[in-house]
Amino acid sequence: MRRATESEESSSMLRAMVRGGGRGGGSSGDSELWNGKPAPWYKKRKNLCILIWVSVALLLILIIVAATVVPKMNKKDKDGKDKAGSSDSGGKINPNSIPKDAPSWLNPLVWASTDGFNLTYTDETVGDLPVMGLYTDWDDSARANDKVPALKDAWGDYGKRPARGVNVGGWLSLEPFITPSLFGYASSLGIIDEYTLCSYLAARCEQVLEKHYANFVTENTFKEIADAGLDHVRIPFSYWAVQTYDGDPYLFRTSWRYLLRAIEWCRKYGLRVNLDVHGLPGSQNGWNHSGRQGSIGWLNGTDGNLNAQRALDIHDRLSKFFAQPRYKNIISHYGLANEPKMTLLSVPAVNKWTTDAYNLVRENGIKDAIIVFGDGFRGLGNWQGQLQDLSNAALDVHQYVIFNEGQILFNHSEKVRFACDGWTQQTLESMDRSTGYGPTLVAEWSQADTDCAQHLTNVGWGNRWTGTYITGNPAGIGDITEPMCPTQDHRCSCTEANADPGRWSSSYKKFLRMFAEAQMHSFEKGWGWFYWVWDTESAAQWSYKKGMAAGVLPAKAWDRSFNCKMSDIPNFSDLPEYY
Ligand SMILES: *[C@@H]1O[C@H](CO)[C@@H](O)[C@H](O)[C@H]1NC(C)=O
Ligand SMILES: *[C@@H]1O[C@H](CO)[C@@H](O)[C@H](O)[C@H]1NC(C)=O
Ligand SMILES: *[C@@H]1O[C@H](CO)[C@@H](O)[C@H](O)[C@H]1NC(C)=O
Ligand SMILES: *[C@@H]1O[C@H](CO)[C@@H](O)[C@H](O)[C@H]1NC(C)=O
Ligand SMILES: CC(=O)N[C@H]1CO[C@H](CO)[C@@H](O)[C@@H]1O
Repeated sequence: MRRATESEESSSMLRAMVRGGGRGGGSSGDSELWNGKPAPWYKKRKNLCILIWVSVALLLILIIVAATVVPKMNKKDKDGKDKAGSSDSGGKINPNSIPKDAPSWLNPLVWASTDGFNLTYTDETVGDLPVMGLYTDWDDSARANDKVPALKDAWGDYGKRPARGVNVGGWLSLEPFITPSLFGYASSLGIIDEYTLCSYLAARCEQVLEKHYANFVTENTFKEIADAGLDHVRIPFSYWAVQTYDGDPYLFRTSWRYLLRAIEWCRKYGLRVNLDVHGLPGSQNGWNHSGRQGSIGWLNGTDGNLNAQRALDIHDRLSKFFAQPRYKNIISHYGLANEPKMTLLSVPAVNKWTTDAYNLVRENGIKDAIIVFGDGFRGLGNWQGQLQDLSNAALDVHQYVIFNEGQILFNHSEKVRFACDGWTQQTLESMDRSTGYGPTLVAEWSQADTDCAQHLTNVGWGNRWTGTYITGNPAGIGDITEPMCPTQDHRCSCTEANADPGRWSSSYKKFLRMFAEAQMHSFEKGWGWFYWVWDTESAAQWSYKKGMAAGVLPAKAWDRSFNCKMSDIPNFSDLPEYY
């Protein structure tokens, strides 16, 4: 029986050498071996003959184990499946190389995922942001597909070759409808956004969020995005990747490392990156996806100017970091602020902030990226003549039919017609400096025809579609209690829309595909598009990946048959259908 124990221990030692001491990276014995303490069984040996015999046996076992275990380890590394401490650097983390007081974001021994990270400790920063986890060399030779240039070659004119991209939303900036599993609490706890979630979880927030960061998006995500014929990825993240302030419950800095790794994986698959700051200090829109639902504290209220300055400080550091040569070819778009709610904020104040942020970012060395700013829901025509001094900048508009009470009522044929007519016209007018801002891109859109997805409107709010939209306002202001689907009657139901895509009827799937292709057609009249989002836990109408699997999105983003020829639009049924 002794033999069995020896082989267990020797294989555990081998595991320790191969995988290092990452969290969950094997038995608790690993660290003892790494600390160089002699293993107890060895000490007890007194008889030299037995020792020699054991050594020979051990050697044989090691050879066998090495031949079987090592290839498996490598395979796990490549698949990106082993979250438990494998790494490209061979997995050796010497605990003695990590300073005792290293914070968790610099200490690979406690990272939930080490896949794809350089695990050699460094406290070096650029722009006051850590480089820890990055490899020194990079390679920009990949291209997403044969229709677009490699990263190292210039993309050229986005007006001639529009971006076809997708958002990895709900990842580094949480959104309840994308990951309802993170928001499964009693409603009395009031957990509706990242702020209330991390306030509630307190010290556990780190563990819960890092697990999500490590698993919701992996290397395979970017491989699949490139395989889908997409060429750009917009990565939403929030200010706490860079900095937190007194009283913030947000998880500081952990998302930073995942952002950097995502950019490296984009590089590997030839995908260009649109950096999107989704949550700014104070909140720029008061929506849950800014981190905190409620009032706007950026350029508004007592701390409005303080938060505006903090947001500039965030950009000061981000732009110094991303001005490094390794990002020159891959950061194609640099976003300043997602969806500032300019219908409530002062337009001159936001435009001045945008100009200040633009100048800062350019002065810090972001030379080539397009600087992106949000349309603020003002209506595209209102941008005519504004912010014309900013060179190589683009206006970002987000197009959805389901958040608009007029458009959600359109029947399916009308939704396709509007996506063709309405949005082609809006895009063309916006692209023309005599009628709109000029360069325009659509960095969010979806093919959802209902607002039925769980938590889409807010945790606990119901939806417009079935007339169950109750905002909690004491006077009922903003509530919608009559069904807002095309038939506006008892037939307004979410059962079909929320069904498994495998159950959608062929005519409903035909509508969804035509609606998506109509939007791609319209948005390619501008500087391109980014679908919202790549994947969701369950909301199938919002997932490019699930949509492709169901055949409601093209297998390659360019492989489309509908080009907005009006006579090709059939009389679709009014409502989602399923078998
Ligand atoms: C890993 O990071 C260390 C510290 O920054 C650096 O010295 C080393 O060159 C990196 N290794 C590789 C293979 O890039
Ligand atoms: C602006 O700030 C004030 C003071 O904090 C707040 O009461 C108000 O709701 C904010 N406005 C918006 C639109 O959030
Ligand atoms: C759609 O229905 C209208 C009448 O409601 C009819 O005039 C038209 O020909 C139909 N179009 C198609 C493509 O079936
Ligand atoms: C959709 O709406 C249009 C415009 O109101 C109408 O002409 C058409 O008949 C409707 N389609 C169906 C299937 O009801
Ligand atoms: C109240 C609120 O902030 N609701 C927003 C939460 O986020 C979803 C999208 O994830 C929006 O649709 C809601 O308007």
